[in-house]
Amino acid sequence: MIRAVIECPPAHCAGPDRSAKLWAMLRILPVLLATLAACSGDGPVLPDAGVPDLGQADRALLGEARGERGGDRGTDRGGAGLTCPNVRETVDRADDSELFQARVLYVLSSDGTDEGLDTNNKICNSVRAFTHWLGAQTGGRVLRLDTHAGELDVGFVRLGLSNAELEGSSWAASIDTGYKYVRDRIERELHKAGLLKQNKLYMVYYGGTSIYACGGAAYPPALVGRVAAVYLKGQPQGGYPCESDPWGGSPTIPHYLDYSILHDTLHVLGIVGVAAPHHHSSGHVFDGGAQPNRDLMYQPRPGTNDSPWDTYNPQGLLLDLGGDDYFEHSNAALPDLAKSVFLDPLPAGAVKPPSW
Ligand SMILES: [Ca+2]
Ligand SMILES: [Ca+2]
Ligand SMILES: [Zn+2]
Repeated sequence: MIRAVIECPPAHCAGPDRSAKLWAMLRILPVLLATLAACSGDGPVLPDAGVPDLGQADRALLGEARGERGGDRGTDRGGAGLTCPNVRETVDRADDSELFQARVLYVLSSDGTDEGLDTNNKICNSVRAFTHWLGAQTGGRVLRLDTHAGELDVGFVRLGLSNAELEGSSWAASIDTGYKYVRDRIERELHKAGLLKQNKLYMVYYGGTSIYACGGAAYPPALVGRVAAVYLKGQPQGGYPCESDPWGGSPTIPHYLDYSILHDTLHVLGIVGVAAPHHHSSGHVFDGGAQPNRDLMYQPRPGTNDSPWDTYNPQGLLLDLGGDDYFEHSNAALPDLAKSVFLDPLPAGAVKPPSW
């Protein structure tokens, strides 16, 4: 059976009040809590692992604070060190590496508006920002990206399905029509077009809508696949537009959607494994302590008043609080980003995602 996917405490249901007065008064607006209907009772197909809903903050306050953060906490493998393309490419250009790698795509529906995000540095800055952050968290280890002659290889794809077809038309557990399966339809279309390679996962910036989420992901072994996606024009029911927090503007400071595509990509690696000590809700953590919502893989627990994902924190998010759920932990049976074949440099004894 399908259960409600959005939990919305009455006081939190209204959308953001656009009045300047309220914006000035409130440091952080209330947010709604989303849950993922990721139970096996949902039928033959699982909904995507997804990304937490967007919280709202007073950008005049926090944006300034974040701008001052600046300094690196580790070796910078992203930031301005990654070259951006300025010419559109619909083919996968020759790869700099034959190893497992993450390929970045700008995907539009048949009728989606082309904003040129693949060539105006916006997607590239987003990749630079999460790479910069990841490198700082790991001491210089990042995801191996599809690059061509040192330049980020961003592919452009216009699908044959319309935005409405990709958005879906029902709450059924159906890859064909379900609102929860935007990513699945995108992956299916990319597969049909022969665009998916065996040694790659795909980070899709989709310029279309969703009324369910701001992103989605495969989550092997429960949900096999190789695509993570953010829905740039999405607006979950009762929530905020996914682009409310500007993204892709800084090569070093990730915002909500920049973190989201990385969050969803880790799902593609089978992270967070269900046996992890703080796992809940198909691939997420609530790791107790002072700031559990600063974890990259955080999600509010269903049925609680847990805080929203703290992508607005001036100090940024953190990778696996306590190092016990998905990064450099000691449980060999649990997916570990530190051992992934997608990590650069390649770890000793690197392993593929579950079921790959
Ligand atoms: Ca390539
Ligand atoms: Ca942890
Ligand atoms: Zn998620």
